[in-house]
Amino acid sequence: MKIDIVSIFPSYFDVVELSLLGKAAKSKLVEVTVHDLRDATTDVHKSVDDTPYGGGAGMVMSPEPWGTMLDGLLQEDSWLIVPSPAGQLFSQSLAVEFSAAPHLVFACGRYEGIDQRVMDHYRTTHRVLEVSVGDYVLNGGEVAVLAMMEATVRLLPGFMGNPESLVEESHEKGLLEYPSYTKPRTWRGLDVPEVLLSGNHDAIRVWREEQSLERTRQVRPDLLED
Ligand code: JQB
Repeated sequence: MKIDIVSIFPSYFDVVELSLLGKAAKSKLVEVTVHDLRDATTDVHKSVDDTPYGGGAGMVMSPEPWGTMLDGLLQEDSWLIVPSPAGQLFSQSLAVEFSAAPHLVFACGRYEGIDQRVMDHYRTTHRVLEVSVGDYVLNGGEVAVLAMMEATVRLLPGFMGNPESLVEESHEKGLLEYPSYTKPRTWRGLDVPEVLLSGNHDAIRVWREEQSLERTRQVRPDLLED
């Protein structure tokens, strides 16, 4: 999979080399290239923003540098992903969809976001998704892209040694994960639940399913609605 990222803060993505993503890059599962939007500007000040039509606080990212940069990056089979607090919610199922795409282009906005015509224009020729990573406000798309990339790349076939560990985890089954324990058996007066020491794998599976269900009821009842 090829991933291109466009940002006015390309150094945000220096961590990609250190993270799990770096391992994927080294094993040639994914190739990530980061681009500085200011390289697509034409004026001496390398300006990327302007005042909003209609008035209001803050600045809006101008369409011209985005058009120049994205015209150079987008291929026929590319998906354009634009982080936005007004986007559809990112989810495990969207990560699964992303992991099947041949080429992802992430466009990181700043200020009050990108001129809407950029998304509207590329929607006529490409799959364009405006995506939010949660109901809170960030200052830009960079942190959202790091989260979406990590969720996506770890799903690529051959990413981890053990593919079984991917199917059993949180959200894939629509429930929260059960609690995990390791040695020592007693820590600060707290014991590991007896059933996990029993060696009875049916009993362990049933207990874990109950714990997942109860945790979901307590913390995320919305996940149980369907
Ligand atoms: C600028 C972003 C997020 C991208 C995701 C999430 O766009 C704005 N509108 C109002 C206030 C602040 C901004 C700042 N901003 C580009 C940009 C915020 C993404 C973002 C996001 N994905 N919260 N905020 N879940």
